[in-house]
Amino acid sequence: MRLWYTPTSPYGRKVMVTAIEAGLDKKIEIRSDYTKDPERNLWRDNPLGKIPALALDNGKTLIDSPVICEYLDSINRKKKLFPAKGWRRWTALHQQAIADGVMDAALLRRTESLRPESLRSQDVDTLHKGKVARALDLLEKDAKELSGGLTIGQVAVACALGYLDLRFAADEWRKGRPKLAAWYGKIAKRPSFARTKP
Ligand SMILES: N[C@@H](CCC(=O)N[C@@H](CS)C(=O)NCC(=O)O)C(=O)O
Repeated sequence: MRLWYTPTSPYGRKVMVTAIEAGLDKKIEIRSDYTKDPERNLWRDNPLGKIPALALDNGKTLIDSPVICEYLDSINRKKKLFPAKGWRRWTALHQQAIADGVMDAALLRRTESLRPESLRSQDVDTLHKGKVARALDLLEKDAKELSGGLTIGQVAVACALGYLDLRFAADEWRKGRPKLAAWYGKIAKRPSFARTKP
């Protein structure tokens, strides 16, 4: 399998953490490419030009980190990150959706910050900063639901928090969120997270 990947992408990190946890990382060949040029090889695998994308040995390519992670989980017979059924499954998927939304909002802020100063919008930044803050407040309130065996929800939340540390450390997301901060301190020590730290 060939994975289009970049270590600073929180979505890519989700996939790598999943692959490591599933014991599949050795079967994955890592590639990176420029996401802004449709002539590049990445775009032949993913018409949307986004990272991550997983090109399979059967010639098909899977895109979007939730899809890729669930595929890797499905071919792993041992430890499952996607609970098969029951409320634990919906909790994990909901946590993943919240975490992916945090990544989306943070990435939009990052993209905005890289535009020429005269084109940057303070309104866009404020709107997405607020989304991140409200999502983290919800995760703090429901921090108990992050306990138990590792799920894709926990993987996604930890990758989103890691991205905030990487790009928005000055916002100090831990302030006022002691349960989330303590939980993250522990999960970040897992080898799969330590190995993929951006
Ligand atoms: N929903 C996608 C988001 C992927 C995404 O936006 N990746 C970023 C890198 S962090 C990217 O490739 N951006 C380039 C672009 O959108 O053109 C996922 O979960 O995989």
